[in-house]
Amino acid sequence: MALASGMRLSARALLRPWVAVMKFKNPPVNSLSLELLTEFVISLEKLENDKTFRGVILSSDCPGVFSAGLDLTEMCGRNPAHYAEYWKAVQELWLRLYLSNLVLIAAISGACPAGGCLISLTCDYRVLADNPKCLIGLNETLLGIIAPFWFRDTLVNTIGHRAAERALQLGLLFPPAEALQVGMVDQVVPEDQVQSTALSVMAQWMAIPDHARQLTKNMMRKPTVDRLLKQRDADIQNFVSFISRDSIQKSLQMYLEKLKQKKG
Ligand code: CO8
Repeated sequence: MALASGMRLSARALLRPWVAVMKFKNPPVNSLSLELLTEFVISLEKLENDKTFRGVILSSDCPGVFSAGLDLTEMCGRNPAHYAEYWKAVQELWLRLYLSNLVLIAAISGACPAGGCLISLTCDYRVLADNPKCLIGLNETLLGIIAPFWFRDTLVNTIGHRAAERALQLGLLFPPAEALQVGMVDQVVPEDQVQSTALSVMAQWMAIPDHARQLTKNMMRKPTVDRLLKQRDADIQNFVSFISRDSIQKSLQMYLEKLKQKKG
């Protein structure tokens, strides 16, 4: 049964009851364009409202990449109104994912930097493929930009303050064994077992009564969400003024150029 089949996201129900799989489908690297973010929020809302579903596995339809993170072309050479609209969409997705009533499991079979990593960190459990190309982390400083406080909070909540401090300052992208050791992911498995592992982990989470699990999740995560809700507009203004700076625009342009040159 197809739940949604947009261009940039596919969501389908599994034969197994209550579980859907959502796959990013924005080639070549599943960058989080405004369109993808919008579609993602709508699909998630549909799943939340459809009481048939209790869990979602997030994965990718693009080989080698889970998601390259925020779409740099949405943050370069645009006007302030666009930056504000884009940032609001990024916030909205994070808010919905982080407090989702559904069990979210990330099945990661490819590179998972920055915004891609953030999405995985909103999940309840992360399974990573044992492949050296599967680097995961918040690498913002490498681009000359700064992970906002709610990216930081999400990481601190996952790996603790000291490890997050080091990872954020150095913009570390962890290979699988290190990602597991630091607690960035919960399990590393051979690439061909990522989906099946995600499914069997899901079965474990499904065994818990929903109301008890949901209230516990809410208790653990709500203070972090409230921090952003309290200053959501200010956070948008901060982003717009930061990203509009000439020096930041220059850094991002150079980074994009470097990505393109890598090919040639
Ligand atoms: N946005 C837009 N385009 C991208 C992005 C991106 N994030 N990443 C890659 N691309 C483009 C490349 O420029 C290239 O374009 P073209 O085909 O025109 O040359 C195309 O996608 C393919 O890229 P690669 O050849 O690099 O693909 P590979 O499969 O070799 O590598 C990787 C895939 C590993 C994902 C690699 O592309 C990569 O490292 N990408 C950059 C990842 C990254 O650093 N993302 C950070 C984004 S910023 C973010 O998410 C949080 C920002 C928080 C904001 C804070 C502000 C205050």
